[in-house]
Amino acid sequence: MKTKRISDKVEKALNDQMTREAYQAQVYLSYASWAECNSYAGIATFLYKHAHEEREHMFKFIKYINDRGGKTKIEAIKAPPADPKDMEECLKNVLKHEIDNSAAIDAIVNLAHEEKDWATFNFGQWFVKEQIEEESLANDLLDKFSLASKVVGNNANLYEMDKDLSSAPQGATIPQEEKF
Ligand code: OFO
Repeated sequence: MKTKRISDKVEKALNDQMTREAYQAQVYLSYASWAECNSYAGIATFLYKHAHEEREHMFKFIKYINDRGGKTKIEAIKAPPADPKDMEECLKNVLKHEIDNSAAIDAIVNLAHEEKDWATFNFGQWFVKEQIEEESLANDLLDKFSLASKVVGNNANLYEMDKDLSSAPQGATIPQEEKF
């Protein structure tokens, strides 16, 4: 049994964020499945991989809470939002989820700073950096999409973009890939 080295307030904030990471994974999973059903195979692969990344983030929180002598509480994950009406809405929502997530991470870092909990402050920095990358990735996707959809009546660009994303670098793999 470890000595508890985080306050109850920090423990609660970390637990809430752990559940939020699981929720983020559900959002990506549902969008990935929606994209797959709508024949965007490349974008679906990209989103499936990202769902995995969010679960990896969730595990980082579990490990940190427990390492600091806190207690991880596994709770219900709220349902992801309804399917987007089209790819543009899907990508805009992805960006919004990432921006909201950045705000939640910032709140943890602020709290850690207020409490002079430098271990949590340091732990939070990894996520601050990660969110810069993730927001930038979501912005790039939106830019690619608006460029790709500019030529009216020509789906070739969209097709290329979809192909492109299936091989875009991501930290996580998806189970289908691990099998082969
Ligand atoms: Fe989208 O990143 Fe987790 O935190």
